[in-house]
Amino acid sequence: MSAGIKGLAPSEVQYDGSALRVAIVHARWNKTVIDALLAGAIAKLKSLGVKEHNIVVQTVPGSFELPLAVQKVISGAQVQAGATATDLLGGLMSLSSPKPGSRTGTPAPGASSATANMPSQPFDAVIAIGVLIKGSTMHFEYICDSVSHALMRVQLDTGVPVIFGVLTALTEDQALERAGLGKGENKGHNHGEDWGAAAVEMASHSRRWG
Ligand code: DLZ
Repeated sequence: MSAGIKGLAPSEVQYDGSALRVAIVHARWNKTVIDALLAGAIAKLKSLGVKEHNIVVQTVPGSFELPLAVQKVISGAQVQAGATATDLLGGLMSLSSPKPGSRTGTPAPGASSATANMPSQPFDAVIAIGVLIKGSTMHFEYICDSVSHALMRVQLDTGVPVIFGVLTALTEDQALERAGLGKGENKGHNHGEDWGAAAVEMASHSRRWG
């Protein structure tokens, strides 16, 4: 089979993520695929020098919730790894006093969690990860359309790069292949790695652009 012409050309510049702070906001729908994408993104961020303690992970229920959560994270909402969207929004109302017993959850593999009372520091980039798989209704089309437009709007409105880590797959197999979990001989490519690289590159540009 021919390799084809599609795909991302490697950058000629080696970007250094060692001074960057990156948030990952991910949905929990279709978790098997999400987990692989998340691991791929984190591994790439770390391989480009981003320090573990500068990678902060926030979860939300589904992809539809991603734009608001990304916007809140950029605007300095308190982030707790593994917290629910409710925790995030609740945290906004009481930044320095997290709800007693609020769930801090388990940090994603290799990522550190933000502690409850840590002062919020700006993020240089945010990766929004979701996996949408087409069902039998129009639900998929509406969510894909609104989420992609809203994430674009957040990055243009805030000036903070938002990496579009949302798979819009017509089948489960398409989603699996794009997370490196393909069932055939070719497991596919984990797009989470590309998103990690895009975050470091765009964050570096953004720092220079001011
Ligand atoms: C409801 C729903 C459906 C059917 N499918 C997906 C999906 O494939 N991927 C995803 O991330 N989320 C899905 N959701 C949930 C919505 O994104 C959202 O969480 C709910 O509609 C609540 O707003």
